[in-house]
Amino acid sequence: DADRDSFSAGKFPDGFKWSFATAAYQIEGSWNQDGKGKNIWDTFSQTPGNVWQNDNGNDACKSYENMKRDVDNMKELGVKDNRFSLSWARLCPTGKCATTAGQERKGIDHYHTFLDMLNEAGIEPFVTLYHWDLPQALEDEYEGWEGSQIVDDFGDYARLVFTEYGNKVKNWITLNEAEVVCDLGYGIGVFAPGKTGDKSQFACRHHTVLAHVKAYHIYDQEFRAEQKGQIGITMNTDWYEGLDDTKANLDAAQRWMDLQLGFWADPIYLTGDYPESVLKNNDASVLQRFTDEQKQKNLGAADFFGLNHYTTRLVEDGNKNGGGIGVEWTGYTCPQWPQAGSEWLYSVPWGYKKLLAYIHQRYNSKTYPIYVTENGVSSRGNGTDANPELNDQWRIDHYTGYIGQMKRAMEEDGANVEVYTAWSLMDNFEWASGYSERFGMIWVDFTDDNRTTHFKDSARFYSDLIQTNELKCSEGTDTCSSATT
Ligand code: GBH
Repeated sequence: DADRDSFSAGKFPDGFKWSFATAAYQIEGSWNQDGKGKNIWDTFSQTPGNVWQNDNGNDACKSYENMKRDVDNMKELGVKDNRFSLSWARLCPTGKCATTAGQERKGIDHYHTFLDMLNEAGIEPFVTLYHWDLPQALEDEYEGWEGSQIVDDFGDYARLVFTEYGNKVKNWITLNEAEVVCDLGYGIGVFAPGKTGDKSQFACRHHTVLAHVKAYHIYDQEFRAEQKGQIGITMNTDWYEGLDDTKANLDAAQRWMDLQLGFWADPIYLTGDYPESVLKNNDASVLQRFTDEQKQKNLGAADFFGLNHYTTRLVEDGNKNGGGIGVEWTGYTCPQWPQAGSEWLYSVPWGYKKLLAYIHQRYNSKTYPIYVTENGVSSRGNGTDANPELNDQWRIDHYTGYIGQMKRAMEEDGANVEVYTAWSLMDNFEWASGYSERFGMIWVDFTDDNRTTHFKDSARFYSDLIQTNELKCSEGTDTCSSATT
């Protein structure tokens, strides 16, 4: 398959943005400092049995107390754009932001300080409101994302955030990967808050759409004219393609794209409503329907298309593995795909090109530019390993392959990609995998109380890309002549 082979190095368009991403719970630590409320990841990871070796984010990279270290590292690498998330429970310890009584000044001021440091360093912020750390009080009160009350509480939180930081932040991301929040947190229960069942999963899914749309309209009506920023949502999807071209397998791949991406993307960017296959496969007792008024509000409720992408699966109709969430399908990987330190992650650059072309065609990336808000690869290790592994040529190869395919999607398929973001700036708490998987371009020594950091080779590679806006082939690898086949 020629599509899977060729590769494109060279210059990116002027103004293309290269960013780095992190998330509050994964890096900050200081879980109970400065009046912060408990969130569902504190609860989940502090409960034995949920996370690899019972790791937790109590300290993580200690970024809350080491903001300057992180900003200095970015400065040294010449970083110009940075995506990070706010901890809702720092700003509003019980999740209720509507009045000052519910707000915590110390938490609010923390991010003012961080934003000022970024500004001084000439780094543009991309700020995520929700990267999975729901205030525990909202989970206790109405089952968190399962409860319809979350929509208004999220709206109040968003309003506070825009009011406080809107003169410093022009790029807002409402939710990070609602699919993961709902399917893993409220469907199969391997992520916080650890609930199971179709009903809770789909109630969560439905409320995330409504919460995003609510925050969008608050920004649009109350803040946009003055603040002149942009707001969108970040969705995650693998590339799903038929194991072969039989209709049954192609349909199965499409059903999966509909469930993982279309569930959010169709209402917001295409039709105002869920994809047909989603409506057909989930009756109204499991998945609530939008009213006509809601559909109108959904459609167009974003300024850009936020995408997190990591890997690819070939899909066969029919469920051979058992389990699965609402879709009859089996996913395959190929033996020649390099596997990362995370079990689910295979490096498949050509799948990224096809996904970008798909998104461009289906959702019109001329109208809704694609912001890639995460892409990256992990090594597997022991979180208490004190010997930094800084020679990560294999990671450079992953990035070179993916970024080269992104370039082709832009040139050959017309995909309008304006931002690319590497996950992650530094090693951090990898959710249920604890510290056993390292996604950073910066090594973090978790055995050291000071959390010393060291640049990996990939950090130098990415730094060069940021400075020159040009993708160069990796020396000594065959990435240029043949990407993963
Ligand atoms: C992103 O999710 C997250 O936004 C980010 O916080 C995270 O650190 C990063 O990727 C790397 O994982 O535990 O076997 O059930 C990417 C999508 C969805 C991939 C959940 C891993 C867990 C599979 N992720 N999935 S499993």
